[in-house]
Amino acid sequence: MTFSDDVSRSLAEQAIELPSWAFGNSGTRFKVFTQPGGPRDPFEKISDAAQVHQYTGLSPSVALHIPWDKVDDYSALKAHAASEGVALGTINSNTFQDDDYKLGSLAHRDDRIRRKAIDHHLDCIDIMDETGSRDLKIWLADGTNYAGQDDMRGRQDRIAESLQDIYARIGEHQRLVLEYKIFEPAFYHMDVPDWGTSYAQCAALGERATVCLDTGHHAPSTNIEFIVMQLLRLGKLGSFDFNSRYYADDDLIVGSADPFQLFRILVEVIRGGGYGNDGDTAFMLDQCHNIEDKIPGQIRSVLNVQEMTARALLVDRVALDSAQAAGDVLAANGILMDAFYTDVRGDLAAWRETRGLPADPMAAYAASDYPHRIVAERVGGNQSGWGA
Ligand code: PSV
Ligand code: MN
Repeated sequence: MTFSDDVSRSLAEQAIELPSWAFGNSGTRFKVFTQPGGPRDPFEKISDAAQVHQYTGLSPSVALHIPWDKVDDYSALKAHAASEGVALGTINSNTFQDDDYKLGSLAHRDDRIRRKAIDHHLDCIDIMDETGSRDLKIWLADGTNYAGQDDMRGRQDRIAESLQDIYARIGEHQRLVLEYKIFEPAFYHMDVPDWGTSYAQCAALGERATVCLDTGHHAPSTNIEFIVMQLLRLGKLGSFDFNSRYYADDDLIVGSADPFQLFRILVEVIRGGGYGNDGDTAFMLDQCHNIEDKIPGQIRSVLNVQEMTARALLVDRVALDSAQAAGDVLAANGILMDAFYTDVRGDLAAWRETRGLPADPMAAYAASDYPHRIVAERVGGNQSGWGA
């Protein structure tokens, strides 16, 4: 099998944004393991992220998280990113690590706290203006733990009002992207628990408000590709946070737990026009590498997305359409499975070489001196992690 020109061209349009926090220390509530050579500030996180792009050609931008990636001079950070061959991407807000937000942020009953949360988002937009970022991604930890704890309707109304204040500051070429999550840290109810709620809030705001779908934020056995189809149909699939899960928000390497699910999602993205230069759906990773090396973990992740994208691009749409139209259940399913079972690894290696990239990015990075250099050079200071 060799890729057609169309498939080769489409593959060249793939861009996957990396999360700065994937390079810092992370862990569970039980233990955070540190790694030698870990980055100590946003500049070093970006240098690490640039390695992933250098070896794969797949990840030209890095998402920042405020306040974890707060710096005095964002134009210096932007220039540093450019000198490393990447750009600064989505700005993620954070209203979940401040005592004031114990009972909520944008949904809070106390106007002072709600204002503080809104102002944090306005600060994030100021940063976007400096970094040239397009997207403000909002994930809210707001919710309650006990039935009757608060009035869910009032909270939803306050979120709508708060989002309006934020949206009013979003520039013409910027977007507000609202992420949903079924549970955690709140366990009885989350204020933005599902795509429907995020969609309803975004639809009320306007065109530049869209939904972020994090693949780890659903109940087990949810048909995520259906949600992908529906949001694309509605013109509201702003971005993906890709990762894998066995249980809940595991944040494992995308495509590791269930490559077939990733394939099915990508089939719908392509079918719905969300892929490539013409699509408005941003591909991002939202992962933590708690026990594995972080830079190779990110390289593996983007390669997994690329591999399933290649397989999804191989679906014979014409044959599939006619099998579906004929009501030929087994033929239609067989056409999809043929694409899924196609081993594209050799073709991808050849495709990379034609673009001056290493055939095996994992091996090429491992053979480089970068992993040794960061261990030798990054002595002293505090390694980055949650909260830094
Ligand atoms: C929390 O679940 C979370 O993983 C959200 O998915 C955000 O995207 C991310 O943290 C960063 O704030
Ligand atoms: Mn996420």
